[in-house]
Amino acid sequence: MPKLPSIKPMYDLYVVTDEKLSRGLTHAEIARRAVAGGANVIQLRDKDKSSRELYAIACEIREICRDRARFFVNDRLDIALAAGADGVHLGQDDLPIEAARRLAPQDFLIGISVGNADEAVAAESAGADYVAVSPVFSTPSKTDAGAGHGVAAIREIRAAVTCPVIGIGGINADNAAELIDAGLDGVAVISAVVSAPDVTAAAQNLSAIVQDAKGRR
Ligand code: TZP
Ligand code: MG
Repeated sequence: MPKLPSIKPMYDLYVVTDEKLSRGLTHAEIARRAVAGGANVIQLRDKDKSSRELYAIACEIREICRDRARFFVNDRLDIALAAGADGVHLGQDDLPIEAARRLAPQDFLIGISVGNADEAVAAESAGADYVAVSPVFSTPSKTDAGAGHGVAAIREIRAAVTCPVIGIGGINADNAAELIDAGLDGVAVISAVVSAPDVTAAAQNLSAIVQDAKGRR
């Protein structure tokens, strides 16, 4: 299955799908509208669906993203590999990066959530393609994510690793530029795009904010 060639992945706007936080859209429709608005990455995230359902959705999003955006699956390396996704996003309690690498093809991307510089350094040494500061701010979208690590953590983590650093948790059009200024390579969001009345317009707006902020530094 052809992948995007070995162009460096862009993480400017990374949209995590969540049907419960959307205004009645399916994962695939969220992905379609977010990609139309310029999202560089789509992550399929659903903790409730069966493997069979998730696999079917992942195959659909794989086609929506093809040649336009990278496609990651949250947690489920098996679904990501089976559907031909570009990568998997892992948490600190998920499969270790080294184990995931052993199962994945060479150019498969692995991202991981981190909460501090030590976790980021360990993730990079283990071969992570990006680290996600999680959560940057506390967020009702994931109440068990805990307190936000804040802008200071972004600066520390940015200084500790050379791989791309993105952030997730409470990020929106009002604070994204400040977080890019603090060192993020991209912003990952659910509600700022997925819950918006116009998903495509929200993605376009956030994407422009991130690109402007990166252009200024
Ligand atoms: N992981 C850490 S915070 C979060 C996830 C999945 C939720 C982010 O949602 P929002 O609406 O962008 O704050
Ligand atoms: Mg996880």
